[in-house]
Amino acid sequence: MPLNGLTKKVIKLAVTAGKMMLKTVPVISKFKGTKENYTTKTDEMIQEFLKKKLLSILSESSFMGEENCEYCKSSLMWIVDPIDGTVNYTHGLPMSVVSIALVKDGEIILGVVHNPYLKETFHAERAKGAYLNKKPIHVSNISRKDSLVSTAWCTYNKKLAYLSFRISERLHTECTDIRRFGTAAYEMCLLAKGSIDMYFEMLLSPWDYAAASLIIKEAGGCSSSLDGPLNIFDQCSVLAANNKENLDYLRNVVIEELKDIRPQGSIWGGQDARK
Ligand code: LIP
Repeated sequence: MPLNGLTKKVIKLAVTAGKMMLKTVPVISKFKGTKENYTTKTDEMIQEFLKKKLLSILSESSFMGEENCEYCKSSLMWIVDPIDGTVNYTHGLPMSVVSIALVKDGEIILGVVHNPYLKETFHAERAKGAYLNKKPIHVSNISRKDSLVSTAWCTYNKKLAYLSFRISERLHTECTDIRRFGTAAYEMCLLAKGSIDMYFEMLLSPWDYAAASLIIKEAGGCSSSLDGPLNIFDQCSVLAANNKENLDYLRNVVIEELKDIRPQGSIWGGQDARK
């Protein structure tokens, strides 16, 4: 099946999942280690819906989702975050997205991120450009000193928050300003459309960044982990920028501010999310 036929089906599923998000009252179903990290019944419902539909589209595929990180070896795998921005969702903040990526032999070939509040659907197929609501998008050409940086502060692991604030202080001083939206996938899509210019977050999982990292790449941007290219199965720190110069700047700031704790497990990458 040509990917574009598949892409249309996946976009339709993401939009349907977004409608489920908006019409369901959030109810927390379980906590995942800290009071800030939880799942809602809507996360679980959307994940089950998407898993059933996506596996039926590609019967030979496997599925990795935030709400049950099962993994089985297959050359084709879906990586899904049913609600990226769960805390925004439970607080009624209109900033949560559905993120769906398709990986073939370890390489992302399709990414779809849908924001139901704004009716925005970002998508990219490998080597075919990036789009917002079917219109081509491209990263900005803004310089470091004029850039907006989106980031986060280790909400799910607050003993590391001080490091994030150190990095944010450097970026706030040396760039224009910081923005925090509470959804990695959407923040990375904002970079792809040229609304923000750099992005950094520690301790992300594949479902947070998989789809959006392809959308950034196809929009002319770049992303990496702290130690090199993003390994799609890693829980790691994710950096992204509108160009290589800004990505290198961002990496240098982060490494300088983290120098007294390196190496530190998944902050640096290399922690396989499939375990
Ligand atoms: C969220 C990320 C966000 C991060 C939050 C959380 P979730 O994903 O997208 O960027 O700061 O801590 O990890 O848990 O809402 O799917």
